[in-house]
Amino acid sequence: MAYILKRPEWYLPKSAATPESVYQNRRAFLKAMGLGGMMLAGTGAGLGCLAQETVSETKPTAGLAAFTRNPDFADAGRPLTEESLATTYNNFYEFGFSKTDPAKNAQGFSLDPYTLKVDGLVGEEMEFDLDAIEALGYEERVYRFRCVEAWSMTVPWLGVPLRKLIEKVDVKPEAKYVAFKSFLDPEKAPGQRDGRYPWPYFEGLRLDEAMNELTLAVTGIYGKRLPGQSGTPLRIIVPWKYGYKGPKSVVQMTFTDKQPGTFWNESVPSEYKFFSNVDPQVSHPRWSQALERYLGEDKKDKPTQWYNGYGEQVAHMYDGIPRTLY
Ligand SMILES: Nc1nc2c(c(=O)[nH]1)N[C@H]1C(S)=C(S)[C@@H](COP(=O)(O)O)O[C@H]1N2
Ligand SMILES: [Mo]
Repeated sequence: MAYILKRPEWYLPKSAATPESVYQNRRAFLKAMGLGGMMLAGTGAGLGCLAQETVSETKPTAGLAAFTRNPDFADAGRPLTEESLATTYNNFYEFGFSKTDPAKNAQGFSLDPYTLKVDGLVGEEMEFDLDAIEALGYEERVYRFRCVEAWSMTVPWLGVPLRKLIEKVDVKPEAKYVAFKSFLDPEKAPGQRDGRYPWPYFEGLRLDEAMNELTLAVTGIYGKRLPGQSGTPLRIIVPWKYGYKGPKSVVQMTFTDKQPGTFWNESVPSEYKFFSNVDPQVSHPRWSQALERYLGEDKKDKPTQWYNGYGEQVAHMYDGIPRTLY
């Protein structure tokens, strides 16, 4: 049975991208106040400051680990997407199928108390809570993000390279892939009551992709913890792949020797392949991928970059693999 992916919505609630310099200046301001990069448990002072200026839809979160922006990923070469846009125009099918549903339906959604379960081909199964993950080295990185529907955004993620987490696990040598599973709770997630989809959401990466320096376990965005619609409390970000390769609200990570299935490949096999690397030359069966639209702009007129511009860091992993398999 095949399902039709909803076509992209070109409607925009309002315009806008925040120039990188504005965000940087805010950071500098917070730093000058002694708040930048130091979000104290229970106060949220720096966050409140930031939130007021950006007309945030999301609440400041207490207990955020200290972080600094990684200088290697401080500038994605284009303006930051406005926070209020990145958190109101979402794909999170668990909470509805239109772009504005998740911000409404995932309000107040949480997976507390949270643990990420790690199992499969490992010497010992493990569980990590957010503190344990963030203690591995919490940092901020600005990445370009490209959805397969041809819209894109530029956001400051807070997280830990997934590699650092995997290095804490006794992964058996036979393991070649990592499979991710999102939460399952149809009572809280109306989309999961729609039986056309193979819930819970699941995704997978080759082990070298999961270990690549760019791959992040993300727990925050715009200087605060992930709000419900953005995949609270933890999502995977793989910036050279289409957005669906990064599952939200992940609860389990399983090491395996076989290529894992994926939610979208199982739903529409002809349209969504395992690798799903961003490639302007490989069209989606229903539209070209040559151009993209920055969230906040009206026109789809920006050239798509191969590997979303991260080829230097990732192209070597795909030597000898035909682009059509992407
Ligand atoms: N669990 C889950 N993860 C998901 C999705 C989803 O529907 N469910 N959508 C994916 C898609 S298609 C995209 S583009 C991004 C969207 O992330 P954003 O809403 O924060 O922009 O999340 C990805 N991860
Ligand atoms: Mo997407």
